[in-house]
Amino acid sequence: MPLVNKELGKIFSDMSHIYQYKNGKEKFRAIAYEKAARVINDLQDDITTFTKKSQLEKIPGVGPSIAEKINEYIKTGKIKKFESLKKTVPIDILELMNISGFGPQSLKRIHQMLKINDRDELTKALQDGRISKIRGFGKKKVDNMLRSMKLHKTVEERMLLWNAMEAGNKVLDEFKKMTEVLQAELAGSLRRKKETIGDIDILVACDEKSRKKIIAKFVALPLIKEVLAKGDTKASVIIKEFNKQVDVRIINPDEWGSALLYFTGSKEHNVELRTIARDKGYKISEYGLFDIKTGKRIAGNTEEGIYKELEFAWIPPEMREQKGELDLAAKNKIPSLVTLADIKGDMHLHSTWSDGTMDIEDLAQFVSSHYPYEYIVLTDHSKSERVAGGMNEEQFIDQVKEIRRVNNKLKKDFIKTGVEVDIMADGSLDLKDDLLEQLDWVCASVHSGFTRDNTERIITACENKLVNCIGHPSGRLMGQREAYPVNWQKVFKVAKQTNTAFEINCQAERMDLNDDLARMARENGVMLTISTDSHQQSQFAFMQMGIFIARRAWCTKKDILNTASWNEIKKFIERKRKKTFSNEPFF
Ligand code: DGT
Ligand code: CA
Ligand code: CA
Ligand code: ZN
Repeated sequence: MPLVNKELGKIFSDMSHIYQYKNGKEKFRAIAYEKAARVINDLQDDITTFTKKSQLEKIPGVGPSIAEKINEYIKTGKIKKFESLKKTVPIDILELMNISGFGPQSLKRIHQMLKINDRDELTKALQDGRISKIRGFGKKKVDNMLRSMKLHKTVEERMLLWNAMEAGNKVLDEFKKMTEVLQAELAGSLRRKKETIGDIDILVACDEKSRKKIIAKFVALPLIKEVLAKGDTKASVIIKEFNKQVDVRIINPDEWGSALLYFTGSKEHNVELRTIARDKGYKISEYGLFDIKTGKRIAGNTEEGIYKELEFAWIPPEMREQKGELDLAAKNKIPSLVTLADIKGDMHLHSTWSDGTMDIEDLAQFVSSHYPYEYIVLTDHSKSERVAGGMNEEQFIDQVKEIRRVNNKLKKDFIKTGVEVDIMADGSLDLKDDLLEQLDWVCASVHSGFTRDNTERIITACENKLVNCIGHPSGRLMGQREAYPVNWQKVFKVAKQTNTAFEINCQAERMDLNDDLARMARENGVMLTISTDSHQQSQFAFMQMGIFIARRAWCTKKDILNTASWNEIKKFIERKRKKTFSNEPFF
């Protein structure tokens, strides 16, 4: 992303936080700035190119007042309004506003009562009991705040997979560009696609004589902030982006397989593999597979070679978590995991009709020209989501007309009509049945009551024959909000019985269902969908993240509904609507 876009995006997001903090009449201003921040973050081109052509106001979400501020920033490097607003609030603690328990009202009270202005002080006050002395901050609330703070710290210390992928691939590309490099690959948790990444590991193969040169080129890269350690075969650095560590190991080409296996991990997988190898008379290390008796090197050039010698099938990195994968590999039963190429459509996305940044036509044009999908389902919010521009029944009817118009223009039935309808506290839905019946696809989501046990609420939604799918089922937001309590075994049994799909939501901080829950759903025979929940153009690329979760849950194409064509999905819906479903597998 162009740097100036990033800076402006941050300022507008801060302004939105300030207005939320000020509350009252400023609520709508807060929404406007939040939206502007998102739009700017999403622009592919440097925003200065728009100011030159005076096309700023043509960008959706940029009105005259925001356009003026963008111009001011580009001319002067500052926005006066922001500078003066900043002085009226404790700006440092406003960074916490999206975290569960740290809403604007709570922050305001803490600031007013204890004169707290920064995050460290706030953490201290939570721990030493000063905050629990404030009225309205009972034990339950303070405990929740402490837990959320911990979640936030973990994600700050680690990286979200999406961010780590972007940063890791940038570094990897630099190695791939070097002529001396014979092979280079991401390793560690990043190759296994864990949802958060501690540090980025990269493995590089070259001839021994090129090592020095490669390390020298690497540590001189502009993307590096600091060199922590540098030797003949490895280097550890901090990259500027996210301020995170990258470990690089340099190996000989014939050690590629054994080193990749070793540095991919997980440690637990490696330990189990090493134990089995020893029982079979082999020693395994990053240098190869050796016969213990003779000391002879048996394998190590490729991962496949090592697994094969130990009588295992090759195991995809996403499965290497010591969760039964070696048993499967011994029986040659490693499933053929779902891939991005299997996906036929995206079933959860938002347009300007609720809180998305693209209108329906632009969105459809963009997706159909950039993705090989057969369909997309538009799922804007229902009326309870006031802040997100949720729509009532009449508005959905109008939207269906607009979808028809755009489909006509595209000359294909590309956009399916749908909704992300709120599941109310009692499990009922936010829109009338006679509207829902007219839509192609109904995704139902929980958007409130995040601390209560939501088992019965979700079950009631599953038992509604108009509900096709449960959106972001666990409600967690990484680093911001824990999942609410749910008896998942119970919920998945009902999901299976009622032919209700469960979503793997691909948003970078949702990843919901996560790998373990998606696996449990699959084991219970629950159909899954993988959808991006896109609110802006750049987010359609998140699909890959959901694929990673599904692979870590050992899913094949058959476990994922949107690998099917729309005709088959219609059958899936019909089964529930007509209650003709049985225990037969869907595919
Ligand atoms: P992270 O960075 O916390 O997200 O997790 P990993 O899995 O990337 O862990 P990291 O960076 O400490 O090490 C990278 C890989 O190196 C790890 O997945 C397996 C391997 N490894 C590291 N330490 C050990 C060890 O003590 N024993 C074995 N067998 N493997 C290790
Ligand atoms: Ca790592
Ligand atoms: Ca590491
Ligand atoms: Zn939602």
